[in-house]
Amino acid sequence: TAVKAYAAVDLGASSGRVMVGRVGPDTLELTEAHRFPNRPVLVPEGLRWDVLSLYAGVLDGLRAAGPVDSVGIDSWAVDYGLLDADGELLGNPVHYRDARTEGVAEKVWATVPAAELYAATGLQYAPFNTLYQLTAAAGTARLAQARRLLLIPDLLSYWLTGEQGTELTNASTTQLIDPRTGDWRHDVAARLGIDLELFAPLRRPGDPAGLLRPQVLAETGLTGPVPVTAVGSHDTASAVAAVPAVGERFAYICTGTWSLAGLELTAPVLTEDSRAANFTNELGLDGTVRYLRNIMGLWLLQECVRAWGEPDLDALLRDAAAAPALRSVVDAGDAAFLAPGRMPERIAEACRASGQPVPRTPGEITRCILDSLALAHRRAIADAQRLADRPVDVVHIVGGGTRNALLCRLTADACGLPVVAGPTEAAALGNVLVQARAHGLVGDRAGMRRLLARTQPLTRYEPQGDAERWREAEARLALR
Ligand code: ADP
Ligand code: LRH
Repeated sequence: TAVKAYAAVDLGASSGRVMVGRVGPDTLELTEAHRFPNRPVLVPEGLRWDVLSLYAGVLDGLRAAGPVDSVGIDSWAVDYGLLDADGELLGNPVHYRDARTEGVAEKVWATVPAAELYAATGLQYAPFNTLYQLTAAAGTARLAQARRLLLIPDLLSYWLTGEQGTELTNASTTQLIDPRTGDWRHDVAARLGIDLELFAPLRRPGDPAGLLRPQVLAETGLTGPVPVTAVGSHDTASAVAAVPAVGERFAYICTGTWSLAGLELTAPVLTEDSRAANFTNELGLDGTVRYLRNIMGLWLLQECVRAWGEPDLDALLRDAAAAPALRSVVDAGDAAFLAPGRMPERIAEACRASGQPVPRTPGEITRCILDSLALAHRRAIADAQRLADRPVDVVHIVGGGTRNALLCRLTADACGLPVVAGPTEAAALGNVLVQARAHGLVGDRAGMRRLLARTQPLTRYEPQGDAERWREAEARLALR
């Protein structure tokens, strides 16, 4: 069989890329066609995504990619663009770190109590869930004018093809979907005054999503027809699809701007214990559930690096490796770290407030961040196994954080489990594989994972050191 080429557009919160995956029965090769920064912009109204520059990056990427058999798009979750009656974008999409959702959850819970919301949607509380964003937007001129809401990957797909849809894995992050049925919760939306008619019809990973418009073909130099295929358009859904696990007893951590740590399940866990532990039930491929916790992730480091004027990352990580271990830790699950700005100071303040030594140098602060992330990984993996009653033997780390060997090693030590790190571009690979599967090139999810395990470079870290030290650090935080 001939090898086919698929373009994966993968937009993370810190960068976007267009990757080309070449897939055959025993082949899976990924190359980067184009990478571009994703820089949110603070305007007087708040924090916004520069979605036009992202779209320009997508077009540049498709031009650089050359001939492909199909295109798939994934991005970060929850955010959306609004279209007017003419189908034109109304303003710049609001960033999920924007302050507009502060205090909104309490208002929502006065109408639909938090426990009821969890039982209905399975989604953890996060201030930026689309449901809270739409509640915050109620009464604005822009929402009043809107006739359609498209999640970010669906918006870009619309611009590429002229066709509208709402891809299910990402729709599950709106907090308006029932994870048992994979369908809208009309009752929840109605009680909160959210108009579900704004959403385009649902589509699933693997569904056809239109053809590149003639204008796009002209812009990119591609020869049509070029189909767009729906993938797991939530980047985390695509990344989990590309976890190269060979057995069933695995946990995963998708590390990038966020760390998403948990399990792949066949049914949601909707217990009160699960809600209290702030675990989410997002939808994955083939009706699977991504049972996971959001951890602040490398955002903490990105924001420090920005504050320090972008020093060399390798040198910083060497200093962190040499700094004293587990001297001070912060709660990397704390939403207090969500907003941008003053990150080194905020981390120092959290250490001081919990009576720990205050890290001073960039190396010490970086060590504090990585120790804290490893500790949060440990807690999430332990909690997930307990709450879902599903023990694991191995932790897979995928995403940009796999390039941080110190983080991978600390995570293995903290979890007391072997860590298998890789692939780095997991979301793009999951995106490519779902396109290939839709075109009959690869088998089921297990088959996709076996192909990944055979073809992708992976690094194994065995747990070392004294587990007691991690227990002690955990106790220090006196986590609620
Ligand atoms: P996202 O998709 O959320 O934008 P990525 O998966 O691209 O994030 O991961 C980005 C993160 O990966 C960076 O914040 C950085 O901490 C880490 N990273 C990238 N390159 C390296 C590197 N060479 N060494 C160590 N860490 C790296
Ligand atoms: C990671 C991610 C994560 C969401 C967050 C908004 O990129 O999609 O899964 O919770 O962004």
